[in-house]
Amino acid sequence: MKYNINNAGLSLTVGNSSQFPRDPRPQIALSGRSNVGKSSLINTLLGRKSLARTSSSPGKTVTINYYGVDRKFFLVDLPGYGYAKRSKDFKKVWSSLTEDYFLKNPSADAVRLTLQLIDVRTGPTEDDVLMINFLIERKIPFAVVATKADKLSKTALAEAVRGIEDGVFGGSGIRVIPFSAISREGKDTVWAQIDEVL
Ligand SMILES: Nc1nc2c(ncn2[C@@H]2O[C@H](COP(=O)(O)OP(=O)(O)O)[C@@H](O)[C@H]2O)c(=O)[nH]1
Ligand SMILES: [Mg+2]
Repeated sequence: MKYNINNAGLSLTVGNSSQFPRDPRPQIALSGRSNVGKSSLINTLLGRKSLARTSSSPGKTVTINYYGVDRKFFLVDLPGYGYAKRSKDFKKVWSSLTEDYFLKNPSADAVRLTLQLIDVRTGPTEDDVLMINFLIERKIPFAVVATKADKLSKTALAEAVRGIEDGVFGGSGIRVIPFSAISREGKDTVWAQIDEVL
């Protein structure tokens, strides 16, 4: 698919499960805990400074934001998780809006890929593991992006990425893409993953 990333913007904000659009255009969802770098990833992919809002006060987003790219597909910023009280109960940890996005969305078939973000310095949190298990159980295609790669040295980064690949996904062959919104490392690889499903 050919598209112009300079023609991108916030198309729609959904705060309630009844508002999911019926729209056949592909969606790429971004999942991860608050502050992991979802908004920064969107800005980096689209080459914009502040298209998606980044904030240092985490846990505020309780909406799903659809960023349209060239009227051809959407990057979908899901609510951040991980600041609610720790719980094994999916609904208490995640916004039910996130669950509904995957399970009760009239356009669920259009969700081609979920980019699951993990902070490379901390590795997956318990909540990240719950989210990943949800994606696996529901057979939702996903790719793992390890954010804030600029915060580690080259050696430490390689070690951390391998640690996530082996520790969480041991034997499954799932690859982790190191990414930095500052150096833009990983940008092309993430776009390649997206292009593969468009
Ligand atoms: N050093 C560094 N900081 C980042 C990176 N990505 C995001 N941040 C910072 O982390 C904070 C949270 O980022 P944001 O994109 O708002 O996270 P979100 O809550 O997942 O949308 C902000 O202060 C960003 O500037 C990165 O790749 N490297
Ligand atoms: Mg954000």
